[in-house]
Amino acid sequence: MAILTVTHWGAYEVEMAGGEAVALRPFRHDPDPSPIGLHMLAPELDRLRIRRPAIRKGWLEGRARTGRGRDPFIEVSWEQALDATAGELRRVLDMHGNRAIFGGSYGWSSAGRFHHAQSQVHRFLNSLGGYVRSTDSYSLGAARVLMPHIVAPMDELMARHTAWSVMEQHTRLFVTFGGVPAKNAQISQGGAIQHRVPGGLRRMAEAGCRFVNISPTRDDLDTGAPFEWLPIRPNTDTALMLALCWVLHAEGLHDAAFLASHCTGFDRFLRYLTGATDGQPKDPAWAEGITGIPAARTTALAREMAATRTMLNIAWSLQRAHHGEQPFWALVTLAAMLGQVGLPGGGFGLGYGATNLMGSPNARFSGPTLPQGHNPVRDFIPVARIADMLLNPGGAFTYNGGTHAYPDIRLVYWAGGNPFHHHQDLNQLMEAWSKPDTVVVHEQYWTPAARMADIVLPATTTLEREDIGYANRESHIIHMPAVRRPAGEARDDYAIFAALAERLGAGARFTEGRDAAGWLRHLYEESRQRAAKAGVVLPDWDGLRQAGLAEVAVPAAAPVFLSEFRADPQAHPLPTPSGRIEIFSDTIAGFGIADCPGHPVWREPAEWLGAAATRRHPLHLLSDQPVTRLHSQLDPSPLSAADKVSGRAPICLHPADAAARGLVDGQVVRVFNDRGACLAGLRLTEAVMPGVARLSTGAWFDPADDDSGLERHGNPNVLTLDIGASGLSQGCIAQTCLVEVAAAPAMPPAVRAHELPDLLPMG
Ligand SMILES: Nc1nc2c(c(=O)[nH]1)N[C@H]1C(S)=C(S)[C@@H](COP(=O)(O)OP(=O)(O)OC[C@H]3O[C@@H](n4cnc5c(=O)[nH]c(N)nc54)[C@H](O)[C@@H]3O)O[C@H]1N2
Ligand SMILES: Nc1nc2c(c(=O)[nH]1)N[C@H]1C(S)=C(S)[C@@H](COP(=O)(O)OP(=O)(O)OC[C@H]3O[C@@H](n4cnc5c(=O)[nH]c(N)nc54)[C@H](O)[C@@H]3O)O[C@H]1N2
Ligand SMILES: [Mo]
Repeated sequence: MAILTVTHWGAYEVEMAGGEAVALRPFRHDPDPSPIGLHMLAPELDRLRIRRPAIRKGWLEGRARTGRGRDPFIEVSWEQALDATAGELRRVLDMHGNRAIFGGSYGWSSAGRFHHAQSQVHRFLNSLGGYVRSTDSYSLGAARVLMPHIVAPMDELMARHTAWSVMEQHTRLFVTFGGVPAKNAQISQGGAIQHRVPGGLRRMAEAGCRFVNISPTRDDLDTGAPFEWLPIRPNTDTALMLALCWVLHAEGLHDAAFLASHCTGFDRFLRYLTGATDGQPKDPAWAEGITGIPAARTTALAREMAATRTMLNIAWSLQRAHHGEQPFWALVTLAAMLGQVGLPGGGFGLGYGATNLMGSPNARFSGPTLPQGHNPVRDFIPVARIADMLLNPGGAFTYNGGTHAYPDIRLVYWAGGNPFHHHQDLNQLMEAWSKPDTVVVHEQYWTPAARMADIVLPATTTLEREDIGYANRESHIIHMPAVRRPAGEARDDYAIFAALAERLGAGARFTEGRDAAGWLRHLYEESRQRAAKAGVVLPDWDGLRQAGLAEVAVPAAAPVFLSEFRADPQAHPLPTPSGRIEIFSDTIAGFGIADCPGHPVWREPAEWLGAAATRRHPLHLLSDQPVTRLHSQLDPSPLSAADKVSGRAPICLHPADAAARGLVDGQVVRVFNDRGACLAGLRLTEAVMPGVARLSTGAWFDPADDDSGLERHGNPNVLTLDIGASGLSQGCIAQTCLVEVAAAPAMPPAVRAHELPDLLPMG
């Protein structure tokens, strides 16, 4: 068997020569391999590796808080770096306590179950007595808080979606809000081993299923056959869903029996829907004024949905918006009114296409995971409130019905994430980043997060350490041997934390006496027993190492989402207070949050195309996930570089919008609003509706050295808005953002994102 390695974007076969990896090839059992990983050995990436521990000059000379991202770094020995890091942790712990350390460390880091940077950093900080954590994710901030109140927790729902094969057989109409972007299903957390979305869509279309894509962009769906595209103003889907509900009710097409037996609160929602509570019926004509979708098409679509087996789908991006709870709640309500929830091929899906997970036919069991220990610190933030926390210690925020205070953070510890990729309003984050005394980052590459740190500790990559590859409901569990020598002096995150824990008197607590090899064997054997309970028989650790992989594709017991609940809601209640789908939630209503009442509602987002404010910034900016990368990972690779325009991230505009501004395809443009500005390369396409601009995430943040506030590489997060989705969830709202686009200055500054920082020797 070939030597394998696993990334979030797939498994690859490793060609070796002289004990070192020399080439990567697609995994032979993957029907639709992703090209992203084929470039992981590229010299363009190797050049940007962090080779030695480094400390920012201003910090080393007197812990100056100014100069982050600008000072040169001094390269030091591991002894010096570990002493400095342990000493600073000790100082902060003694003077301010564990509540002054922020260790949320959000980010995707790498695949591989043991060397999972978040688990490592959390376990390490817990061994020292805890840290301030973060909850939820940038991916699903609003949905993770909302869904447990109205159906079930997101993780539960994601792992139980109706299988593609069932939809192929039964679904006759597939209506999706935000497409089924196969570019996104290249990825699954832990490793998309068999890419099934392109094939799943194709087979459904071949079986005669009709697709309707309701999205500002047409190209987020590809079934291999023609489909209907209904362009919709971004962030207005809730209004359309309400209008579809209105038609179903007005024409008596709703399933009153299902609403009575499986749902709660429909009557209260109905008073809002008909306008009894606010004088405004949520009818198709009302929705047309908001969404831009013709009323007659909405009416007809509601009838078509009721007449046949219909699957509704929603992209996660819809809840990454102001009032992002509402489209998810409205979708569930619409599906409940259609009454097909739990029927084969009917009901709803939450992100077919968001990752490779949804629609897998395989059984699930919990794979190997490093235990994170116990965190006695109660302070936390909703993950996307980091800048608010740093800027506003002691300030109050609401979250899921509670009111909490932001802690006073002195030390930020990050391993396996890139806040200068993922956070919104990066100019504000820059300001927030100057508040803590110290920022420690473990990184593999000189990313923006590494450059913004005080102490930078070089970490190994997946290819440089032994690990186990496994993702929920994928087809194989895979042994990942080390296939390269570590770059420079890079060490495993585990080895770094073990050495720090030793210095801080927590060595045994962190390691439990195991080295990395010991942990791999231990974690695998634990998981093997859990797998056996799910009917999956795995070889022992030595057997897996010998074979390289083991198949775990055992069919799931119930390939239809919520089928048990449908069959018997008393025997299989949902984990909601009523045991039913909550169209009205007494719990949420009881929170008394002004911007998230007890049932789905349309609320105008802070920025959108219907607002009076659009004259200065008349384009809605979508910053979706990039085709050629996972977030900012591998941005310097040849694949990512080939997609850029004049070395900058491409911004897609409709030709009419470009013409109105005198702009032409391929030119460098300035994208701006009151929060910031960046340069990007213009790409014209009719796949983006007029009034909308698309600038995918992931170009490494590249602020100009002067104080112009100009970002040179095309990072959309200098433009995005940093407020919470609502007082309920405080989720990230990257998709709520207006901008204007104009020609760039005649001599635009060069991109410098992929240059090394100034590295000076000690002394
Ligand atoms: N505008 C806008 N912004 C967004 C989004 C959007 O839609 N629009 N989407 C958001 C979403 S959904 C997400 S999930 C976030 C993603 O944000 P992140 O997950 O923070 O982004 P990544 O680029 O994946 O960052 C992972 C980092 O970990 C490093 N790394 C990898 N492996 C290891 C390891 O083993 N050890 C260590 N120490 N480091 C490692 C990589 O080099 C990389 O720098 O972005 C969010 N930001
Ligand atoms: N290649 C690749 N794949 C990835 C990732 C990556 O970085 N690269 N990241 C992964 C991660 S962490 C996540 S969370 C998922 C995210 O998965 P999603 O959140 O689903 O991904 P996006 O690409 O942001 O958005 C999907 C589509 O929604 C549309 N859309 C945006 N706003 C609206 C709206 O208001 N209404 C409607 N109807 N449509 C809208 C966009 O045009 C886009 O085509 O992707 C995962 N997959
Ligand atoms: Mo995400």
